[in-house]
Amino acid sequence: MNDPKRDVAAGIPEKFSNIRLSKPMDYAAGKLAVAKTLQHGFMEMGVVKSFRALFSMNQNDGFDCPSCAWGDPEHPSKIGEYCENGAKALADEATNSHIGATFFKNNSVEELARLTDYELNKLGRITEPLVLRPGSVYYAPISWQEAFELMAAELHKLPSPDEAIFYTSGRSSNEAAFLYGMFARAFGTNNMPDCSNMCHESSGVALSETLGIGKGSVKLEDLHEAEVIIVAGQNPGTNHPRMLTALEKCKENGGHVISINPLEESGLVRFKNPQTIKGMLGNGEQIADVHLPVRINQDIPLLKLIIKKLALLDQKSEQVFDHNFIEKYTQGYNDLMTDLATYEEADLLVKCGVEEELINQTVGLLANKSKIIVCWAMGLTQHKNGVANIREYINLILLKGALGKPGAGTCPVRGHSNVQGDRSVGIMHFVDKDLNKRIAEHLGFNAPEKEGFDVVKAMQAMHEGKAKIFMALGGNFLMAASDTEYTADALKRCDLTVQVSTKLNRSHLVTGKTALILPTFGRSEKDEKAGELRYITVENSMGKVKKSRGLLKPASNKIMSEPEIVANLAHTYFKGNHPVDWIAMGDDYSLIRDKIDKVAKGFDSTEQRIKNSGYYLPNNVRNLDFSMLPNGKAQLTINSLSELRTKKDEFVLMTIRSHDQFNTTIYGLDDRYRGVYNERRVVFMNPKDIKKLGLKDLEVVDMTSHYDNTKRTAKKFKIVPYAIPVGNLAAYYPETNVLIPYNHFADQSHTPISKSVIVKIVGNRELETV
Ligand SMILES: Nc1nc2c(c(=O)[nH]1)N[C@H]1C(S)=C(S)[C@@H](COP(=O)(O)OP(=O)(O)OC[C@H]3O[C@@H](n4cnc5c(=O)[nH]c(N)nc54)[C@H](O)[C@@H]3O)O[C@H]1N2
Ligand SMILES: Nc1nc2c(c(=O)[nH]1)N[C@H]1C(S)=C(S)[C@@H](COP(=O)(O)OP(=O)(O)OC[C@H]3O[C@@H](n4cnc5c(=O)[nH]c(N)nc54)[C@H](O)[C@@H]3O)O[C@H]1N2
Ligand SMILES: [Mo]
Repeated sequence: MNDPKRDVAAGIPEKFSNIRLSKPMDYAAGKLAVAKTLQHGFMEMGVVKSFRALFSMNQNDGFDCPSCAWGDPEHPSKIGEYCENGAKALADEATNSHIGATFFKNNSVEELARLTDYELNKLGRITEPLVLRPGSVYYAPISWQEAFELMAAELHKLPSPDEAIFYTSGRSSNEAAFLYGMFARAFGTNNMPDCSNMCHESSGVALSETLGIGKGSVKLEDLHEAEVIIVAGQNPGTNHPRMLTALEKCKENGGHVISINPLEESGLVRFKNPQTIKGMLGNGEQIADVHLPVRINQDIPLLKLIIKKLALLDQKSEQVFDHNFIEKYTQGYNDLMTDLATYEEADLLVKCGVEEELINQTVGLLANKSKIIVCWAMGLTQHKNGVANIREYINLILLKGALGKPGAGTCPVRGHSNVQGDRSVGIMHFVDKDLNKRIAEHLGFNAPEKEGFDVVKAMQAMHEGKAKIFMALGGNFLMAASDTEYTADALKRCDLTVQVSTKLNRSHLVTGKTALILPTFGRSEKDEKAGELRYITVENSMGKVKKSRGLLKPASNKIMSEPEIVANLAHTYFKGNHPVDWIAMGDDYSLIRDKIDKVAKGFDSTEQRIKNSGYYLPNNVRNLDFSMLPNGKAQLTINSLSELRTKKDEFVLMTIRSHDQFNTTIYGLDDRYRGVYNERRVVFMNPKDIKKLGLKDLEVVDMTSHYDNTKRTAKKFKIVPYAIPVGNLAAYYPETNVLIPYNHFADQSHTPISKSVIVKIVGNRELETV
């Protein structure tokens, strides 16, 4: 049993700050964004360091932005190739605030758990390895060697390798992720849950099934050339701000943008590009030509209606669907059309909740265009029917023949800066037989053949006592996974939990019997070995592999690079007796890259090909090669409507990001574009619903969810009136994860239902003044 003193609350303290509301902004970026960029940079890093780092970020010889995975142009802008939120991510990692042994001696885990996630993150970079021993409430320093020996001893104690879990968050480099994935396999398990299980797994599944590759097909330049870009379930102004530059170029070239989203997000209204005079001094560029405010999780009826209307036009003129393409490259057209005929237009219209006039405009924009790109993110993936959502959008792309040519294709916009690369080099819970063959051939050991745990299975295994060691290469598993209390219990039942991390978060405070913190470098920092400056590689959202080399002085001389941490763990575990020379690889990353070329699919001559701006991995969709699919064809699919049903007093809640956070890392308390300042504990509600419930603006309420006879409660949120469909709510993650049941997730992909949680609003008048 755990020491009761360490049985700290899992959730975030429910404190309010002084909220201020204003009108949502009708543009993104502009002068204010530049000011915010500099403000965050200067406050955390000082002026000189800020400018040095910002001018190196995303340059060909610099480091890759640690924020999102959006691609870089072939020739990055010399005045700076970054956005406000990339700059915040940099300032957050390169902060001058540091915490080490003395800090932890004076602050117990209990005391630290009383801080909010925002306050925890503000404490700064962790500067030395630390251990929390059984029964103690204080982290104490530990030497690196002792830490590796402790981990090796615990791993040896397990009756089965399948009792260990190796989680990865998408910030790791290809090199670190490759070594980590290979160590897990050499140790004997495929238990490699990954942040992508909670993120784009639905995209990976849908794309693999229909197009034969789990990644998108477009390159950055394709967006510039597209005739129509659909942005569905994604908020680029906040989460992928540099994408707005690409949308702007599309518009300048005469293209059109369609936004499909329950919210009209500022970045899709208008963009004031800070790199241009028009953007800084003028009105900027209008982005979306049409905005379709779809009800949450009703994309399928909307798409069916759009496709039905296009089919009707197609019957009148030959131009609308690309019949040559359909005939040559796809399978399932007749079945799809037969199925579509069974739906009533009026019913689809009611379900999606969008005005017909807007749908007709959309159909008008799409009808005679074929260079179409669909971009999407979490608004499509994090539903029970996440995979089906994406398949339905792929139907539209296939019917229009919008693949395998410039300006057309699929664009799942990835989250973490290297989440795609981590998967490409072998972070996966499922078994890839070809990969295993290459591992045997080039690394000299046999990888396990049994499927491992993804995120939801890992939570359950720990909860049920079937897994006893949890190691995380980055991330914040506790706050990122659904059902915070359940996940906390799961972690607390482990014998050992290990966090390789840069900054403190709640996963360091709710731990197994023994816990380790292994501090590592951020992207922006110099990784030197024997006087040699090392670099790593990453893969962006468009499948391009590129090198990244930091330039700042590391936060401390006691931190270790991720590849070296993994190499040392492996070496200590195998006591030097293993076909892989782990230490040599941890020292010299070019040896890792050489093995990646041999073992991971598509990588080739990486060391030479990343010398300049990098290289694209092969992508069958770009060549219209569907030979790996049934009958060698891309698959049109039949997807049923969402089964989501709410009762009279229930709402559908989507848990989304504010403008001032990176996932569970909270940079600040403002959501400028949505007009909310100095508070995160808010719930956005349609004014009609506020009136119907007899609530007042800013009134304090609780939210409850009721799945499988279990009531879950998220306490104390202030009601914010907002333009959101009636019956729908939005609130920020991770504060709302307590509401999301661990055992409700997307079919096939197992992604938690973070964007369609059914909740009730519980009035709380006595809390009004809190
Ligand atoms: N600054 C910053 N950048 C980030 C991140 C961050 O936290 N901060 N996170 C990174 C990561 S890991 C990821 S995965 C991405 C996430 O990027 P996004 O997916 O843009 O992030 P969310 O805030 O989850 O936004 C989801 C969007 O989908 C909409 N939506 C919700 N439900 C539906 C629906 O049913 N249908 C449709 N059509 N739309 C819907 C919401 O209104 C919202 O605009 O961003 C990455 N980049
Ligand atoms: N309700 C709800 N839940 C969600 C989502 C949602 O939209 N709604 N989104 C989901 C998505 S899309 C994702 S991707 C997951 C995110 O899940 P995670 O990837 O697990 O979470 P992050 O918040 O990105 O992890 C932040 C931590 O990573 C560490 N870190 C930062 N940089 C580095 C580095 O360079 N190296 C190492 N080793 N550590 C580093 C820091 O300690 C920091 O505290 O959350 C998921 N959870
Ligand atoms: Mo993500």
